[in-house]
Amino acid sequence: MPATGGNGSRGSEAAEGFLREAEARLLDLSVESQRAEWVHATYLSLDTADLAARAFARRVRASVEMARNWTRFDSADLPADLRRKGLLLRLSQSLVAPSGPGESEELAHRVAAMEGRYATFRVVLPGRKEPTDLEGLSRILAESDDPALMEAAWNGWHEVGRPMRADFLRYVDLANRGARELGFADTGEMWRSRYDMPPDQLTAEVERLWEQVAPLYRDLHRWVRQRLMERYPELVSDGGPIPAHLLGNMWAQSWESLSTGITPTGISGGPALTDVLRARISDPREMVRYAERFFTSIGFEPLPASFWERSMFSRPKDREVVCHASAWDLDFDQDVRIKMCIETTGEEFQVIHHELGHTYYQLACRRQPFLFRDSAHDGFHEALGDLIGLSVTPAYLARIGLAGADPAPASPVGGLLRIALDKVPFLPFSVAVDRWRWEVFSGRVGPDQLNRRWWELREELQGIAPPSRRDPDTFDAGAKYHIPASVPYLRYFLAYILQFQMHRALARASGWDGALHEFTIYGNREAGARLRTMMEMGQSRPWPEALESVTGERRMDASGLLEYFRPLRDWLNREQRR
Ligand code: X8Z
Ligand code: ZN
Repeated sequence: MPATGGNGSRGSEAAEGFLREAEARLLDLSVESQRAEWVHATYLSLDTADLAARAFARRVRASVEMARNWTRFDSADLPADLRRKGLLLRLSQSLVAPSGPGESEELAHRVAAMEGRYATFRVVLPGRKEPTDLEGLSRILAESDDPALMEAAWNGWHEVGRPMRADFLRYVDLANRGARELGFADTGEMWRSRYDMPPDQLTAEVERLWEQVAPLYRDLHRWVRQRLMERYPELVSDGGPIPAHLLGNMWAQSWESLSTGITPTGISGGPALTDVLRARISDPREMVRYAERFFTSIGFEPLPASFWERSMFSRPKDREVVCHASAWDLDFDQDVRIKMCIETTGEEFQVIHHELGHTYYQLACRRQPFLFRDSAHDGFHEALGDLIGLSVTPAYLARIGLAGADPAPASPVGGLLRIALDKVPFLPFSVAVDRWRWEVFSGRVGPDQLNRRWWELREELQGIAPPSRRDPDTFDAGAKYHIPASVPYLRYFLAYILQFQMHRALARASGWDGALHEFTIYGNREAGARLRTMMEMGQSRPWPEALESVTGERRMDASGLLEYFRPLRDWLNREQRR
């Protein structure tokens, strides 16, 4: 430990002791609440919700109390790592409740009520008897070409939000009062304070990164709108927003499923992965095994046996669960699991890689002290698996026997278009979600403007509109998982920038001089070692150091993303001029 002055040294011994105790207590309470939350999410019931809420309340109360007590070290002269831990102690919970009696339990119950409604909601479509769940409705949006059916699926699902509105408003109030007790202006500011820079600077960074990629999005949006105008002349108009139910995804956050229908013949990217998987895969675990083998090929260990025994890979037939994919760290050691309702599609194959990215991150940083056992910032945790997903190239799939021999298409455009349809529309979507939530938490958007503002932002940023006018009492934000579940969303926007930045850096470091979208790190142990170094750092250092260890750069930068899609952008511009 670095030498400190007389008082400083006594102060730092006390601070060290305080943190040792705080970390042990937090670990213990986190394990308890993770286990309760796991049982709840994989077996929804009144009782499991209550047990999870109590465990949440215990953890949050303890962590707020310790963060408050830490303030006595605020002016002590402390070594950097202790100071950082103190800072992280105050930021360790993404949701905090005020200290009034029963308020933590109430906050947990409100979130559980919203999440439970989201997880169990079904839609009875016109002319059908059986109700359809979110996976079924999503399949309709992705595969149907009947706009009336798509509109029914879209409208039906968006009814999920209506009764959440009151819970949501109460949740905003409780969470804000909790954040204020910790000295933040509101929950949005607390979320924006987790990036090793002042919250306002983070807002400016997001703006800068979005401006960097917005021109690419506008080009893609314009081209897709033209294709949809040809297909649905009465529904899509030139210059206006695109109706949200025509983009192949419930939230219009990925337009990948449009790609088979709108890719011009002659530039097609080869057989769709979904078809290959459906022909080959009989058990969803096999898809997870492929992803695990990718990680072991770059030097990571096979997953522990308990991962295979305890994970949930499919929707159980006998009970309600939270199907939204997630990766869990139950004991902050070896008991890692994922929870997914895997469907046999190429899109889900990517989600599996995404989840294993979390799992390997959790395993890699588990030797750090508890308060550092996380990624550099939350965008890194979200980026890792997607970064591996960028390496799931046609050549790689051919190599592992999930595609014919590398077909080497005459033009790179078809393959790139499919990836762009998946990744690029996500950028404005993810900006819209948390810009909306920040405005709600700050009070800039009042209770009677919730839905109007949601659609204003989605039109302004994504250039989309609901299929028909929305009634002001609906709560359409509630139709997106992360709103009822209270998961911050900016992390995904940052992850989408970072994954391309890191992909380009790994390509350059390997001496790759081909197109970026053809580069794969499969079997590349040097690339794996670089990533592992970053992951093992956890959150012990400010994130620019983690970024630097992989890319040599200390700022987030979207030029990797732009370079990756350059051939497509040139093609889109040529098409536009034709
Ligand atoms: O929620 C997720 C992951 C779990 S962290 C499946 N994602 C976001 C979403 O589905 O909206 C991954 C990308 C964006
Ligand atoms: Zn994730």
